[in-house]
Amino acid sequence: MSDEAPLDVVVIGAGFAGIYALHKLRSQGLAVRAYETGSDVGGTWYWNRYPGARCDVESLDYQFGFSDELQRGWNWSERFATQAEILDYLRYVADTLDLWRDIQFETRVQAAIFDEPSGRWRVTTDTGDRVNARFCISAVGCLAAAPVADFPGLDTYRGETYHTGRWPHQAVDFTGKCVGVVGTGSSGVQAIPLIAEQARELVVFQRSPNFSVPAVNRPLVADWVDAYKERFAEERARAKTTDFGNAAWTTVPHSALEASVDEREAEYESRWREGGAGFMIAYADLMANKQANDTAADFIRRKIRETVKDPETAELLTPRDHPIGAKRICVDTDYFETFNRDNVRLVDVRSAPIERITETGLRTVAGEFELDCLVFATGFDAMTGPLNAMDIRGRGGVPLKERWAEGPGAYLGLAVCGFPNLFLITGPGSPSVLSNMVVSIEQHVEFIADCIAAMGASGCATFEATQAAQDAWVEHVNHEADLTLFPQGNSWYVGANIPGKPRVFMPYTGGVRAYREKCEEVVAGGYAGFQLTPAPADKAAIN
Ligand code: N01
Repeated sequence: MSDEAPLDVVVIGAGFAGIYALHKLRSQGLAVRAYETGSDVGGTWYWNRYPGARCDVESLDYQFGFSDELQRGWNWSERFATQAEILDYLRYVADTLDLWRDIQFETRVQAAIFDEPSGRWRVTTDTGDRVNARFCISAVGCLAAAPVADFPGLDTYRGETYHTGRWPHQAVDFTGKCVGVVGTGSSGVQAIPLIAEQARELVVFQRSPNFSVPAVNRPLVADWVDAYKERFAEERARAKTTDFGNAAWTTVPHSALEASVDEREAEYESRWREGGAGFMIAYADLMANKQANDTAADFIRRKIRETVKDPETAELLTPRDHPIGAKRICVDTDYFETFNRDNVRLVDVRSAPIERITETGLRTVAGEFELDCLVFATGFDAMTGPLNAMDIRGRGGVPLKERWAEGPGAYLGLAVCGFPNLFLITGPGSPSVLSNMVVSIEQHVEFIADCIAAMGASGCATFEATQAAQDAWVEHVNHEADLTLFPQGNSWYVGANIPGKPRVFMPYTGGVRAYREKCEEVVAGGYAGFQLTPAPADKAAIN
């Protein structure tokens, strides 16, 4: 075990959030080290390398905006980037900004414990590192904990198993195999069409059908990209003033119910043909008014019926248990079409649940399936999972997990009362997963960097959310969520996919613009809602 010199900042994670935090804080003259479990940068894009994995935010929007040099020096090849291309982009960023030397890979942070006498964080890792730092920044991402559901008999299965969120680095070849996929969220919907092309037979085990819109992915035209680069700053500035942080998305600025049936049909049809999740913001009230929402949901239900030839399969694939968008809408390439293939079969495990995994496959209440491979596209313990996987303790040795036993509370989704100088990038209570993550990550990193600079200038030792400000923010987050249809879906947004997880709507639905304005107001008010404690005259570093 090595005891090392004190750091200013420990950053946990080296995805988009971690690498920008490292760059930004290092350029403020701070000693920063990032720890990363994987062997490369990328975060969620490092782990999720299943067939078909690609982003559902347009590439030109899904890149860093803080450096003109970076955006000019990179050429995206497709409208929606593949996982591999995003990883290449992040490596390019790490090269350009010379980040590698301050990232320690294949190192999992196990514990971060606040030492009250010194006011520093003691961080320990699974490789035996023991460091202390004044600030601890979680850049662990929202979708990093990928547990496989505890199916009885899983350990007896003799075939190969995969989780989409922990896909192997070497290519997986399903040729000639009978493959089972459990789960039909965004990951399943992307993977299923490609697995179907390879496998001899594919059995899709569906508990809940999901709404999905076509991606209409396409190669980007060089002239168009060049023109975009020229106006990139403008596009990014505009993205920051929108609800979702996407420059490419537009909304008809009134209720869907104010449009005539023909107008609505034309609007939805044009968005369906254009492709992408921008479908969900066609009208201003699709996530606020159930009747308006039904018009969009009915449009997609009809598309499913028109696409899927077998009426029984089409009906099974048709979502009826949640408003469209209350579970994140999927963006696909030939998902519904895949169920017209002779080698693909849909099995409803809502009406006949999975009983157990057997030595040779999977058994539901209705029957047994022999499978060579099982793919779990069963999702994540979202937002709180990656944080709760570490032993994080604040004042009085109180574990974060314990503080969050009834649900996560964080002021602005950034800081937790009782955990001084700990920052969460895109934590629960911030727009995070309801926005273009890159735009939200940049805003959080810049808020944190400004805050640390301001503390340095004013001689403050600790920075901590007050309980009153945190409670008021959590109440506001809940209030905003209740004005929408989001809480009506049994989604990972509310932790419904993890047995025993408290049902709390975690992301902030108020939008990127409103959230940014609130943060600016907090700063203008001298970091209103935060308690800043002066540095003691003699502050010894611990080792
Ligand atoms: O996970 P999910 P995901 N038995 O939780 C089913 C982002 N993402 O990995 O709905 C049977 O959405 C579960 O069924 P149900 C994106 O934000 C982005 O697909 O709980 N089934 C559901 O069908 C996304 O929303 C991109 O009834 C079980 C599925 O597994 C988020 O990641 C691509 C089960 C899980 O769906 C998560 O997506 C991929 C069980 N015991 C992911 N447990 C893009 O950018 C779970 N299920 C495009």
